[in-house]
Amino acid sequence: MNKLITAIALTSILALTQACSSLSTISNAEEPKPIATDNHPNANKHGEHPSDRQKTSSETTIAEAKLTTPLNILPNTTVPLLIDVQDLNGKAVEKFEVFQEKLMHLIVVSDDLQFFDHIHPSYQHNGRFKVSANFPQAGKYTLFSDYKPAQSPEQISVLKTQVIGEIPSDKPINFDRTKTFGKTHINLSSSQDHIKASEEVTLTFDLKDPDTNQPITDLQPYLGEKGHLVIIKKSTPLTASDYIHAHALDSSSEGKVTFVTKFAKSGEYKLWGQFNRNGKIVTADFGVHVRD
Ligand SMILES: [Cu+2]
Repeated sequence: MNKLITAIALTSILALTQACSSLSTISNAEEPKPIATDNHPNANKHGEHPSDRQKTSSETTIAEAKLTTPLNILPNTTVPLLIDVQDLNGKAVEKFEVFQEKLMHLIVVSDDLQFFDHIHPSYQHNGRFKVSANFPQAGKYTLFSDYKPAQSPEQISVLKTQVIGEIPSDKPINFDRTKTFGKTHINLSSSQDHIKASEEVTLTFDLKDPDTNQPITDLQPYLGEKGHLVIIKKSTPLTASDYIHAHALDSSSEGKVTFVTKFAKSGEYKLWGQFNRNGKIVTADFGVHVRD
């Protein structure tokens, strides 16, 4: 086992109130969450249920996370990551609530937004989570750690790490709206031709079988929803305000998954839709421009 050192502490945290927060606790971690509660179009970091606003009187940062990694992370090597969640006095946060079927969601991206991973650290004790991760190339990475301390609003802690070696040149974002991911052909459409900053937009992923060009029929819930969508704005450095986790609407026809979200600022964004085809997760990445 590699010697562990504390690499970099978190940089910033954004407290969120979300419509998706179930009130399950650790003791009933496996209890499925009703899908219906997650279908509010404003259920992303820029919006919230009025009812949630009442439950959590203010958006508060009440915790922060620290990342511990091996001293040197090599490309394409599986390494253990430890994430310690503490309150603002440095005391371990002990209890967490399940939301979207997990105690912690960890989104790992390379800072050029070419690499994406969505993993679920397991809770050890004393505020400590553990997970194995693999970083494909040298360079900088940002980890968005999403969790909900008991009786508290959802928190996003941004963690940073670096992989040693020769850093490949920055690849531009691909803005194609139609792509094939293995056996899934996906077209991304938006309610506006030109997506504008701070306006609500509907994004629809249309999933088809590339052989027959027919809508796929084997879509199943993934983490309790019809699909998940992570959106990150290309920024240097990446911060919590660049991260959006949108929730799928329940109502859409066969093979279609729809999200409603809002992009706060203009810029280049990367989107990763995740869908469950009969137990196999399809991760579909797209790039979009957002204008003022
Ligand atoms: Cu997750």
